[in-house]
Parts: sequence; structure tokens; C-alpha cells
Amino acid sequence: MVFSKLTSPSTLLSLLIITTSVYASPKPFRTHITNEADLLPSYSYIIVGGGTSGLVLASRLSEDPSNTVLIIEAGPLVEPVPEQLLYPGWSQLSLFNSSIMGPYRYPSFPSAPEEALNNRTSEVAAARVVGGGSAINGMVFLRGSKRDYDSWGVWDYNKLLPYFKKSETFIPPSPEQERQGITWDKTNHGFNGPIQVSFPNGTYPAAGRYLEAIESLGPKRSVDTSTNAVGTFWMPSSLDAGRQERSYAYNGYLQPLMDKRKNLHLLSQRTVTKILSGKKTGSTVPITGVEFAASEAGKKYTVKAKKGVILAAGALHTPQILQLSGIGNPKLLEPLGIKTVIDLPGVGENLQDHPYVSVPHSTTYPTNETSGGSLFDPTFFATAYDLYLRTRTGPFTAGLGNTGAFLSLESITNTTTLNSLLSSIPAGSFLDPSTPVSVKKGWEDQLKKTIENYKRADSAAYEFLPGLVALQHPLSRGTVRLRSPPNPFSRPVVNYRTLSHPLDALILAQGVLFQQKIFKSPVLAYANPVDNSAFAAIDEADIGAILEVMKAQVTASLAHPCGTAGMRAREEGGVVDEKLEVYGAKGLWVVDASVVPLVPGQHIQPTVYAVAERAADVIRGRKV
Ligand SMILES: Cc1cc2nc3c(=O)[nH]c(=O)nc-3n(C[C@H](O)[C@H](O)[C@H](O)COP(=O)(O)OP(=O)(O)OC[C@H]3O[C@@H](n4cnc5c(N)ncnc54)[C@H](O)[C@@H]3O)c2cc1C
Ligand SMILES: *[C@@H]1O[C@H](CO)[C@@H](O)[C@H](O)[C@H]1NC(C)=O
Ligand SMILES: *[C@@H]1O[C@H](CO)[C@@H](O)[C@H](O)[C@H]1NC(C)=O
Ligand SMILES: *[C@@H]1O[C@H](CO)[C@@H](O)[C@H](O)[C@H]1NC(C)=O
Ligand SMILES: *[C@@H]1O[C@H](CO)[C@@H](O)[C@H](O)[C@H]1NC(C)=O
Ligand SMILES: CC(=O)N[C@H]1CO[C@H](CO)[C@@H](O)[C@@H]1O
Repeated sequence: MVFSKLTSPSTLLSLLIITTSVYASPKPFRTHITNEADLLPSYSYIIVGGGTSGLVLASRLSEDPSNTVLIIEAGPLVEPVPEQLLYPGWSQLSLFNSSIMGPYRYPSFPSAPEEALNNRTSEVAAARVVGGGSAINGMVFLRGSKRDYDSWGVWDYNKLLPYFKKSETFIPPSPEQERQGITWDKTNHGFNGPIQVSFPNGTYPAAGRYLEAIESLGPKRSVDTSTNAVGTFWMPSSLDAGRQERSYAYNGYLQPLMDKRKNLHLLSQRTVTKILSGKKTGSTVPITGVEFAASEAGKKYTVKAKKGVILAAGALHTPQILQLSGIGNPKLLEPLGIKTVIDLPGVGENLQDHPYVSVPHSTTYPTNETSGGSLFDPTFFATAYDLYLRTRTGPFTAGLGNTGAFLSLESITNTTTLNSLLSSIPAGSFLDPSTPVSVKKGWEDQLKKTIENYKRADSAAYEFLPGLVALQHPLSRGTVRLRSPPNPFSRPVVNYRTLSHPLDALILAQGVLFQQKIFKSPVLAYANPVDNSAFAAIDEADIGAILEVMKAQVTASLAHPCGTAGMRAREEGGVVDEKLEVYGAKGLWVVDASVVPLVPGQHIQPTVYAVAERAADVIRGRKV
């Protein structure tokens, strides 16, 4: 455009205004939307929960440009990602000080009183942030054993293996870490996936001595968890090796797509209050969308789903949303004034987790073998934090820990003890008296498999960390149920029912004894271990006394809840079929830790990633 010198400034101004409004560039596309007005009226898929599983699904389902995908997440998206989420040391501290992750998790709340633990309560932990549990967890990244997955009865290890690989980029130990004794095997690893898996640069010989002490009692070192999940390990972490920062569902799966993939929206800080359904046709209820709100008093909105809704709100909140939507056990819903939409008694039953007990010992390792202290000591913290900021090495590179052992029952007991434990299992299920018949039937099958696995060397009964022992395959089952009156903004009632099955307590007691033996091993004598646990004064033959102390000491949860919308037959208490579709619904899937029918003998995030990766292919109708 050429302006003559006759053009007055005001004409020029109006011309410019017209030009800008006509040629204004369209509002730039943003993945993260903060206002309901920016929502499309409908999406192909709505994913409830932008946590670990939700972000895997969002990334994979939106690879197909013909799909539009919306994630609704209760927690915030914080950009740039705060160091509390990225620097591993913070996760170590937060395991014992939940206020560090306070903005990124649900406010602390107690479980229901636990009868087998003197009616004590345990804290219920759950993430509330984009990235979910993977954003705040202890970063331990290990698979369960083939046997554990083969015991699911539906998806087995061979079906999951390609997806364990697909989700990870495994970074082998550095030459220095190999010299320290860290081994690996390339056979079953993935090298091109979104989650970076590596060994922290701050690993210390003292941590390895703990493994040597265990090995002096019989168990063997495993070369790699992905080829042998039972044994002693240097534990890999969900850790970006170069930056020594957390690798998790957000920076692995979603961040690279932000503002680029135009068929994907994320609406944060909104809680889904209900799944919307249409008129039942035959025996099937069509799912049409979701209702959500920003707060209890906030306006309720709805958004439609053309292909369906995927629940990925985690093992505690997925059953809550199902129940609020009338999908569950009529005997529990109707007294709360909720009309049953689908009669599905398995919802919220079958809750499993890993209960644990601390058996702390003090030690005095030589300084050339340790990191030199605890991050809880302010002076040590300052040094470690500073070293990390400058060099990305040292104690602040580690999450929950470096070394641990996942051991079978038969590897820590003699035949006499093993047989006497397994031959005198008390009759009865010890399930909650209100447990539906179908759920009980499913449990009986799980009981058989669990007992069988206890006799085998290829399924872990325990996790041992220095100072802690956790039970891997409890027979006790808990429940997740609505509070009265039902409210999507209050937490569900989580009743872990820890150690309600007497065999769990007897087996854990053997673990306590073994933890004490580890510290008595001559291998550790040079570190002068002193048992300062609540079990210190107890005679090892007095199992009764150990059980009594356990009641006062056991904690219900390592934050590994699962099983509450199990993938199993409907007549065995299942909630989803092998396509992860909710029985009796059309266009409703559950994809998160809830579907894991039987907890593996491991921290569960790699399992959750693999399940979500496979689910994405199943939902897309791809060959699996
Ligand atoms: C403190 C902690 C430490 C852990 N340590 C380890 C470890 O070291 N190694 C390991 O392997 N595993 C660990 N885990 C377990 C692992 O992180 C979880 O099993 C895994 O992240 C669960 O993934 P998920 O997709 O099932 O649920 P999540 O990742 O929890 O995602 C669920 C998401 O749904 C959102 N949500 C819930 N309700 C609603 C609603 N109504 N509307 C909208 N959004 C909703 C939540 O805010 C959350 O972000 C730990 C977990 C925690 C909490
Ligand atoms: C826990 O963390 C909070 C927040 O970072 C901090 O203020 C507090 O001092 C910590 N408490 C302990 C016991 O370390
Ligand atoms: C725990 O509470 C239940 C129910 O109130 C009660 O029957 C039981 O005796 C209590 N157990 C202990 C050990 O206090
Ligand atoms: C640490 O020093 C002690 C004594 O000097 C030595 O015996 C030990 O081997 C050293 N440890 C390592 C890992 O080098
Ligand atoms: C097996 O272990 C138990 C408990 O530690 C012990 O009392 C018993 O003597 C052992 N039996 C054999 C045959 O070694
Ligand atoms: C800062 C640093 O030393 N980073 C190294 C940590 O270890 C990995 C291997 O696991 C190396 O690749 C990094 O360079």
C-alpha cells in the first residue's frame, strides 16, 4: 500500500485500525486452556485425570489427527515446572515431609481406622497436579516379575513387554557406575520412549554394602530388573541422566506437544463431578460426556464425548467418580440417594497396596563410602543442594533410594517355616462382611495364585530397603467408598484393611526378622549397626511379640493403590474387560492403576505406564 503525502494522520490511523482488525492474526492455539469458553462443544475422547496414565493416553490418542482429545485435570499445570517436582532430592525429602509437595497433592487425610493396626489410621497420599503420581513420587523405576503379570489372568507379561519398552528410554550405567557394580541387560529395555530411566549420579558404595549383606544370607544379585525382577538391585530411577532431573508423564509425554498438537486440549484445576449417560439400549448404557466444576460452589459445566470418556483419575478417585455417576453396588449407592445406572458391585472393592514397617538401624560407614549424611540435616542439605546446583551430582540426584531387594518368601525362610506358614492358612476370606459374592469369588482365585507364588522363587514377597520392609502380595483387601453425603469435592473413604488377613501379618513378621539378620551380617560389622527399631528387644522366636509390635508400627500404604476397578471377569468382581471397557457401558474406559487386578511385587509406575501405552493401542483399535 502506498500512502500519498495527502493522507492525513487521522485517515492513516483509521486505515491502520481497519487493516489490523481485518488481518489480525488468529488467536494463537494454546493446548492449556483456563477458560470454559475456549472448550470445543465436543471431543472424540475426554480423559478424566491428567496424571500418569491420562497423559500417556492423551499423547497417543491425539497422534491420530482425526481424534480431538480433552484432558480434564483437578490439579494445576505449573510452568516453568518448579524445582520441587524436578530435582530428585525434593522427592526424597517429601516422602517424610508431605508439605513440600503440598501444592501438588490432595490435602492430607486419614484412612478409615484399621482394626488390625489398633484402629490407627494411615495417611492417604494422592497427587493432584498435571503429571499425577509420576510428578511427586519417589522415582523408583522397576518392573515386577513375569510371574506377577502372568497371574493377572487377562493381560500377561508378554502382552505388556512391548509397552514397557515403548514407554522408556533406558540409559545404561556410566563406566564409573559399572565399576561400582551396577549391571544391566539390554534384552528387555526400550531405548526410544518418553520416560528417561537412569541411575542417579550420586550413588555411594555404602548403599551397595546393604546388598552384599543380603547376598551373604543367600539371595542373589539380579543383573537387571527387566530380565529378573527378584533379587538384590541397584535401582534405576525415572531420571533424565543428562540433567539429573525427574522424567515424568508431563515432561515426557505432554510438554513436547504443548501448543503444537492442535487436536489436544488440557483444562486444569477442574474436577469431574459425574459421567453423563444416555438412555439404556438393551443391556448397555451409552456414555455421552462429563460434568465438571472448578470448586464445590462453582458453576457446573458439561462437555460431550463423541467416542467416549476415559477415566484416569487413579485408583482412589476413579472408583469415586464411577460411584458418583451411579456405576457400582446398588446396596451402597441407593442409601446415599444415588440412582444405579450400572449394577457393578466390583467398583471400589479389591483395594491393594504395599504395607510396610520400619526397622531402622543406625550405622557409621567410613566417609569414603557414604554420601555423608541426611538431607534432613540443614548443614548437609545446604552442601548437597549447592553441589547439585553446580554440578548435578551428589546426594540430591537420588529420589527414594539407590539400592533395594525384592525377595521371595522361599529365599528368606527355610522349608520348615515356609511349609508351616502355608499349610495352616486360616479358613475364611477376612474380607469386609459387605463384600459382594462376585468380588469374593475373584478373591478366592487371587488367593490360590498368591499362595502358589509364595512357594516360587520368581515372585517377590518382600521389598527390603535399608531400614524398611514392605509386603508385596497382601491377601487383605480394602475398599474405596463414597462419604455420606456424597460430594465430588470431598475425599472418598479409603479403608485399606491392612493385615486383616492373618497370613499377611505372619509373612511380614518373617520380613522383620530378616531385616534384623541383614544388619547382623558380618559384611556390615565394620559399620557398627545398632538396631533402634521397635523390634530391637524382641526374641526372634517370639512371633507373637513381633505381631503385637507390628500392630503399633505398620503403615498401610507405600502410595501404590490399585485394583479398585479391576480388569477381570464380571462374575469375579471385575469392572473392566480386557479392552478396559466398563461392563455394561458403551464408550467408557478405565485406564489407570485401578485396573491392575493383582498388585505386582514392585513399585508400580512402570506398570502403570505400560498399561496406559497398551490401552491406547487397544482403544485406537490397533493391532496389539
Ligand atoms: C508419594 C508417592 C510416591 C510414590 N513413589 C513411587 C515410586 O518411587 N516408584 C513407583 O514406581 N511408583 C511410586 N508411586 C506410585 C505411582 O506414582 C502411581 O502408582 C502412579 O503415578 C499412578 O498413576 P495413575 O495414572 O493411576 O494415577 P495418578 O498419576 O495419580 O493420576 C490421577 C490424576 O487424576 C486427577 N484427578 C483425580 N480425580 C479427578 C477428578 N474428579 N477430576 C479431574 N481430575 C482428577 C488427579 O489430580 C491426578 O493428577 C508413588 C506414588 C505417590 C503418590
Ligand atoms: C517440611 O517442609 C516445609 C516446606 O518446605 C518446611 O517449611 C518444613 O520446615 C519442613 N519440615 C521438616 C520437619 O523438615
Ligand atoms: C477398633 O474399633 C472397633 C470398632 O469401633 C472395636 O470393635 C474394636 O474393639 C477396636 N479395636 C481396638 C484394638 O481398639
Ligand atoms: C574406604 O576406605 C577404607 C579404609 O581406608 C577401605 O578399606 C575401603 O575399601 C574404602 N572404600 C572404598 C569404596 O574405596
Ligand atoms: C527354620 O527356621 C526356624 C526359624 O528361624 C528355626 O527355628 C528352625 O530351627 C529352622 N529349621 C531348620 C530345619 O533349619
Ligand atoms: C553431570 C553428570 O555427571 N552427568 C552424568 C550422569 O550419569 C550419566 C550416565 O548415567 C551421564 O550420561 C551424565 O553425563
